[in-house]
Amino acid sequence: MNRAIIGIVTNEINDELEILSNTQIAYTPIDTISGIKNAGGIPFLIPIGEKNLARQYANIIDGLVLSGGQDVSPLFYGEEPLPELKKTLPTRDEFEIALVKEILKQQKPIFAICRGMQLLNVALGGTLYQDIYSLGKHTLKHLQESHPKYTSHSIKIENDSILNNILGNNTTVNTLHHQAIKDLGINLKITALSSDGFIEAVESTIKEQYILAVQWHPEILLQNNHKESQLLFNDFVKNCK
Ligand SMILES: [Mn+2]
Repeated sequence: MNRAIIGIVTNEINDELEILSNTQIAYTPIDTISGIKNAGGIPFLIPIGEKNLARQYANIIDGLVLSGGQDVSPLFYGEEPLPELKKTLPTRDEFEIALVKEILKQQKPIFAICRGMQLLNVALGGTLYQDIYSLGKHTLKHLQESHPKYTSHSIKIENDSILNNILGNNTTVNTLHHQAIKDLGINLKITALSSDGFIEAVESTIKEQYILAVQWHPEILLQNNHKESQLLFNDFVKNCK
């Protein structure tokens, strides 16, 4: 049987940790790799690279996972940085935006997690709240302090969505974000909201384009044998032929 090759974008540790003699490290969570393996896919890690290589990477893979990480630099959505902005890695943003555009040109599936959903939205011309806690409105705690293998807040899922087919109308999720989608990118639709009104999932409005993008971290929930989370990986890999 020919298994789908699933590209997973990676992050970098440059100078944050004095481990391995300050060697620079490219990495992605093993939980994501496990989710893809358990769904029958072949994980293929993609290091941050030059944007003119995005097409070749897109040619190799059958689907793309956009993983979590830093804040997206607001320069990519036309804003100056606010004081509440956290660390950014613009080389990563630039490469992933190029990768998303190539993958969409080839109509290959995308599974986007947390920052991945925000990056996807920015790649499609959307914008972000740089910090939801400085909006001067009531919010839930979206940066949970309990271990993220436990769920923390509820979401309401829209009908007629991939997410609804997998999870139904309601579920609870973990939450590790201080940013959220503000204006939606082109050809995206909201498929889940938190009770304080933030966008927790989006998908494509184009029927032929599979996009499953979530604001939470299903891969970390797998640590707690969270069956619903594995179903998300399964559905994504099934759609990457
Ligand atoms: Mn949340």
